[in-house]
Amino acid sequence: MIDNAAHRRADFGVVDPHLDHAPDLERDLAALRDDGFVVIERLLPDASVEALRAALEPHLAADPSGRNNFEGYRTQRVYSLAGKGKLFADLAEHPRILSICDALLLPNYLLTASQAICIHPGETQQPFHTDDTFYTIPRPRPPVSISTIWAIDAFTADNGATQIIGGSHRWDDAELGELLTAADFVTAARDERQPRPAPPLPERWRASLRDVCMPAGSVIVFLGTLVHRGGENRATAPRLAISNQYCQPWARPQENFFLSLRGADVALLSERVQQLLGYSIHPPFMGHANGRHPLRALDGDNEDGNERMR
Ligand SMILES: O=C(O)CCC(=O)C(=O)O
Repeated sequence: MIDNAAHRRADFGVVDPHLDHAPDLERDLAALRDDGFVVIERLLPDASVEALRAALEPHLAADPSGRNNFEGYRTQRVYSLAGKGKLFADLAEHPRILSICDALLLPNYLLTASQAICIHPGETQQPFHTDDTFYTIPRPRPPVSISTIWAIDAFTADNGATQIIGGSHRWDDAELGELLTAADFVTAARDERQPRPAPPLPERWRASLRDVCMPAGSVIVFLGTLVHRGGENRATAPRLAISNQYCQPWARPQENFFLSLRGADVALLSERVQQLLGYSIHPPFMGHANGRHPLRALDGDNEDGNERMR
């Protein structure tokens, strides 16, 4: 294993570790409880936003455009972002966000998704969905996941700002109806990758629909049960965002970070981010590898054994 303790500790390139976020927590939690979301404006300084943008450039240059209607044919996504650079890892363990997750999820919660989302001009509205839709526990219910979407570009009503339906986190299954269809996830042939117009908005949703307009460096945090979508980009420039999502430690994460990230790269991350990526135990033994703590596998020590998990 690469033994580099200095790299393992977050040096908070994008956040100020000395900021005390405790006074804001009650406000954040009250908004999440009442509305299903909270917008925290300008949480990142401009320099951090620009550093994140620069770090994303080489990934976006590879043009990872969407393959299906859900990903969006004019939308680029860079997956497993938290493991692809120190700035991205630091963002995933932002203390203000983790203080919210600490309050709403069980200890040992995980990252379930970590991606950049760049919506280009000409993109249509994404299908409405919830981020914990695949956990088929009857609604209304507590969320299984908490989502964040960080604005790297300012979000406007024209450039594809996320759209949310306030209060929809309380809807039951009947009220939610079927938001997504299997067709939204079918990989289209390259010459058929054309944005599709979104179906009309149900009348009863109109009053609660909100464009999440926010300055660059802001973040929307929302419950996995809240209905939302990426907006239509009618502007002339792309809308860049980073979305980290966190889930209960007993839920299967969307992204398989054990395969998408190289162990040597994970070994360089802070312990907190390693835990978020799944290199952790949810007691008594969820997550073990051959009966041992999964971090041992990063050391190349992946032998079977009955030693106590640390
Ligand atoms: O990009 C956005 O504003 C929302 C994207 C989203 O909700 C998703 O892809 O799951």
